[in-house]
Amino acid sequence: MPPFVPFTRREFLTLLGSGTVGALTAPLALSAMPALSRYARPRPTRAQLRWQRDELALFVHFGMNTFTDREWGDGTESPALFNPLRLDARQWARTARDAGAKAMILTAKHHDGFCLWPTMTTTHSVASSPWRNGKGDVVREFADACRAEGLRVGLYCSPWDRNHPAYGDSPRYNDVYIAQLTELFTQYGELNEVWFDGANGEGPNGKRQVYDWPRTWALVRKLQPNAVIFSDAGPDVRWIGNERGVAGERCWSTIRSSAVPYIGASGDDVITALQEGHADGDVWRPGETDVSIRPGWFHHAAEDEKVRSVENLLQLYFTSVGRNSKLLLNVPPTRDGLFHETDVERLRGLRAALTGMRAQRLADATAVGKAVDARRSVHRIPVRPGSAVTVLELAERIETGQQVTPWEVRAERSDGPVLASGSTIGYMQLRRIPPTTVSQLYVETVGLDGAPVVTVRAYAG
Ligand code: FUL
Repeated sequence: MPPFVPFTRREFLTLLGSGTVGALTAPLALSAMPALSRYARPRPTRAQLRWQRDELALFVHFGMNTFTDREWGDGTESPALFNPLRLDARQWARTARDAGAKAMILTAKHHDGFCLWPTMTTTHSVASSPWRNGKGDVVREFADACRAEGLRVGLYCSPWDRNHPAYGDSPRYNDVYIAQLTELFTQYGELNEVWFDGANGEGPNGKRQVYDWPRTWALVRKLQPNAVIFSDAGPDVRWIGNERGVAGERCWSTIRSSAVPYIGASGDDVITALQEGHADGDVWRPGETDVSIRPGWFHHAAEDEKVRSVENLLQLYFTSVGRNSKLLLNVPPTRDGLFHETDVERLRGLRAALTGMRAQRLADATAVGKAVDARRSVHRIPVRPGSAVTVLELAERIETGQQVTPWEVRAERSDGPVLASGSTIGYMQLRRIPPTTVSQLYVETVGLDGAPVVTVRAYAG
C-alpha cells in the first residue's frame, strides 16, 4: 500500500480554486472535509494505479492453435507445425502503440502446453519446431519489441497443460509450472502483469490437477514485485465476469474477497460480484475486461471478415474503460506471425475516434465541489459555447480510494433536465448523451464518507 498522505491544507485550497465557477466562491465548510474513515477504505497500490492508467492493453493469443485453426488444442500437436515465417513482434508492438495501448500480454503457453520459449521443462516448445531452426524465442522477441516501442510487458502461462505428462500428478506438475514461471519471470525483464486463468482438467493418470495458487502468487511477488496478478480471484486485478467486453454499470474497484473465494469459483453471485464489486469491499481489486477483436481468441482465416468495426471497438472502450475497468483487447497474429491488416486498420480507427473525441473538449474541471451536506456536494462546470455536448466523462481521484455513489449530471441548474446519472464513478465514467447545448453542467455527487474530488469533462465528439 502507498503511504497514507492526507490532503495538505495547500492541496485542499488548490482544489478549491480549480475549475469550478460560482459553486466554490462560497468557502467549503471544514466540516465537509473528507472524514478520516475514508482512509480506512482500500486504496490502490502503485502497481494497480499504473495498471489502471494504462486504460488499454492488447492481448496476443498466438501459438499452436494458430497453426491448427483451433481454439483449444489437446496437446498432441506436433511442434513441426509451428513455423510463423514472417513473425515480426515489432509490428505487433507498433500497432499496439499506435492504437494507444500501453501494454501487451502474450500467451507464452496456452492449454495445449506448447511453450513459445525454449523452456527446460519440456521438449514441447519452439525449440522442437522448424521456426528459426529451433533457435527462436517468441517470448524474447515479444518482450524486446514491447520495450522498444515503450510498452509494458505481460505474460499468460496457462496452468492447464494438456501435453505435460506430469499434469494430474499434482505436486509434480506444480513443480513444473513453478519452474516454467521462474524461467519467464527471470529471463525476460520486468513484467507489469501476470495473467492467470483457472482452467483445470484431468491428467493422463485420470486425476484432476490441484494447483498451488499461494505458492504461485508468492513466486510472482518474489521475482516480479511490480507486476499485478490477474485472475477471477485477484489478488490484484479481477476478471470482469464475461468475455463480451462489458463491465457492470455499477462497478466498484473494491470487492468483498469472500465473494470470489478461489480461482474458478462459479455461480451467479460470483459473476455479479465480479461485474460490480462492492462498495464495502475489503480489498482494492479493479476489474479487467478481456475481449477479442474477433469471434475467437486465436486467428482463424474464416473470421477475417468478422473483425469488430471501429464503432464497435469504441463501444467496448465505453463499456470497459468508461465503466471503471481496463480494456484488455485481444488481437491474434496470423500464421505468418503478423497482425492482420484489417485488425491493424480497425485499431487505428479506434485511436482516431478517441483522439477526435478528446480534441473537442467543451468542459474540464477538477474540484471537491460545494458541500451541500457532509457527503453530498455540487459542482458547477462551465461549458464552452458553440457546440452541443455528446459525451460526458467523470473521474474520481482514486489514489485515495473510490468514494462516489451515486452521481447525477443536469443541464444548467439543480432542477435542469438530467443528462446522465449512475451509481459509481471510479477511474472513469463515460456516457454518451443526445446532443445538448448547455452553458453549464450541474453535477451532484454523494461520497461514501465525505466529499470526493471529481473531474468532469464534456466533449462534442
Ligand atoms: C480462457 C481460455 O480458455 C481461452 O482460450 C482464452 O485464453 C481466454 C482469454 O481465457 O480461460
